[in-house]
Parts: sequence; C-alpha cells; structure tokens
Amino acid sequence: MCTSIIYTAGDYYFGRNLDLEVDLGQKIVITPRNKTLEFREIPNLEHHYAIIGMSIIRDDYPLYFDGINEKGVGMAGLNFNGPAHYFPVQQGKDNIASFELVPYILASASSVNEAKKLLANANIANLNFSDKLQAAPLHWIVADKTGASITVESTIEGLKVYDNPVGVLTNNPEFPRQLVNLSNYRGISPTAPENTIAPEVDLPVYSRGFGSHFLPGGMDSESRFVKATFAKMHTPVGNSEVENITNYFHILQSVEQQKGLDEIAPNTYEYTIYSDGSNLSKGIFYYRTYENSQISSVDMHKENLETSELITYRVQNQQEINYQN
Ligand code: GCH
Repeated sequence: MCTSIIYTAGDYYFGRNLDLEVDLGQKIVITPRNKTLEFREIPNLEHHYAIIGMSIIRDDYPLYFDGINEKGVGMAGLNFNGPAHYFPVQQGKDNIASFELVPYILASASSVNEAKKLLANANIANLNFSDKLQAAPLHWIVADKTGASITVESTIEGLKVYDNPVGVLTNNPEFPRQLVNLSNYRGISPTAPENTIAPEVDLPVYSRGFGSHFLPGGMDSESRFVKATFAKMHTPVGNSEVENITNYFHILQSVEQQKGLDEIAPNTYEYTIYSDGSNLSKGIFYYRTYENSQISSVDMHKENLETSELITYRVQNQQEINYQN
C-alpha cells in the first residue's frame, strides 16, 4: 500500500510512502530540460520542464514512481489493483501509456489546472513498457505549489479527474468512496469530545488523546486515508524548512508500514521502502528509507538543468547512528 500527501506549511511539501514487498532498485533521477522524452503514441518532447523524483531507468527511459517538476507540480502513482482499467489506443485521443503519465504531466504542466487540460483528451492506453515490465494498475495524485490537488483514475467507466479536497491518496477503493468513508470520522479531533451520549452520567476522560479514540490504525488503504488526513490537517506549520520537512515526515510515518505487519503472501510482507517529500517551490527533494531514518536531500537547482542526459543519485540506505560515546 502506499500513501501520498501534500502538506501546507507556508511552502507546500509533496511526496509519498512507497510500500511494497521488494525494493525495485530505484534511484533519485533528475530529467533535465533537454533530455528527449519519448512517447509511444504522441510526439516526443525534446524540451520540457526539468523533473526530479524516485525512478528506475530502463533503456534510458525514466520510469518515475513519483516526482516533481521545476514549476512546483508533483505527481505520484499508487496501486489501484482491481478498479484500474486501461484502454486500447483510440483515434482522436491523446494516447498515453500508464508508465508515461508521470513524465508526460511533469514535463508540460506548470500547475494542476494545466495538468487538467493535458488530461482533458487523454486515454490511458493499455501498453506495456516491455514484456518484463507490464503496465501496473495505478491511479495518480497531482498537486502543485498553490496547494491544489487532483486524483486521476482510469476505470472501466473511462478517465476520471477528481478535485482532491484533502490532498491525500492511498489505494482502493475509488476516490469518491474514500471521501464518503472519511465522513464516518467527522468527529475525530485532537481535543477530547463532549459527553453527548449520556450527559447526566459521569464519563471521565480517563486518557489523553481521547479525541482520536476511534481513529483507524490499520495498514489497509481506507485506514491510512483517514489517519493521514487527520495527521496532515492538524500538523502545525514550522518556523523553518527543517522544521517543516521534519513535520512532513512525521505525517507519513503515522501511516508507515512496519516490516512483519502486512503479509501479502506466506512469509512475505509489504513495508514502507522509502518516504519522500519535496518542497514544491524550491525544487528540493528529501527522502528517508526503511533502513535509514536520516533525511537525505537532493536540490534539483544545484544541477545544470539545461543538459540532455539523466542525472542519478544513489539512495542512501545505510542507517546512520550517532554513537555519542
Ligand atoms: C511499469 O509499467 C511502470 C513502472 C514500474 C514497472 C511497471 C517501475 C513505473 C511506475 O509506474 C512503477 C512500476 C512498478 C510499480 C510501482 C510503479 C509506481 C508505483 C508502483 C508501486 C508498486 C505502488 C505502491 C503501492 N504499493 C502496493 O501502492 C513502483 O507498479 C500496494 O499493493 O498497495
């Protein structure tokens, strides 16, 4: 399972938890402005916005899991196994393969509104990257540095683009149902609730944290949706970039999957392989991994973005313990 959020703290921070049972060997990949982006059914893009994010590279193509561009737009693909449906190439449509969607949007959109325009005539085509890398059943969240956010879902009913008023995405079911489910938790609060069930009976507030007594804590997608929404909506704004990014990672950690808790096959467990988050205005990409709790960062603007070859950074996956004696 995965969780993606946008957190407001003066600047906006966008990223995700990548939850899976295997590490796919992803790297931090910068696609500079003049790296030709090839597409199967639409014209290639020789010049475009620069992109930074988590990706694997095959045949010199960046297969982004999530990323942001230099204009402050972020996008992430999350599992949507079951409802996801891609279609044959259709005449008169902008046919985009699922693995092309993140680079396609981030290459050309400078806002969520522009992303919506790019999606208006899109068809998510059921093309595989290769025999080995078949299309993954995904849905997507797009967010920008004004805090706007949308969810993109291609189901049997066609392509749907929903405004995302909470700035959170997890997995199944379809996005509108996640919002309906969220209503069930209207009463969740950082403050202790009034005794409305039996006001004449003395029902003591016997513990701190009473307002979140019914907050779901499971690994499942609905639980993470509710928990991440509660956490991000109430996380304070920090006084510095470091404080903000620290707060941001605490939100994602509230829905982190620990090893051993989510068995997806006998003796195989899904866990949070990495968490990342970018400052959408500054183009700074931060991440931590399951193995390494230290936050690392790559600033896209420290690279020459006018180049034409992919730039990669290895994921720092070694735990750094500060031995004090
Ligand atoms: C190719 O079609 C697309 C690329 C892959 C390989 C298949 C590397 C790029 C990107 O779409 C990749 C994809 C592999 C895999 C990824 C996906 C982006 C996100 C997705 C995760 C598995 C989603 C995380 C998630 N977890 C498990 O939601 C890495 O499909 C779960 O069940 O909830």
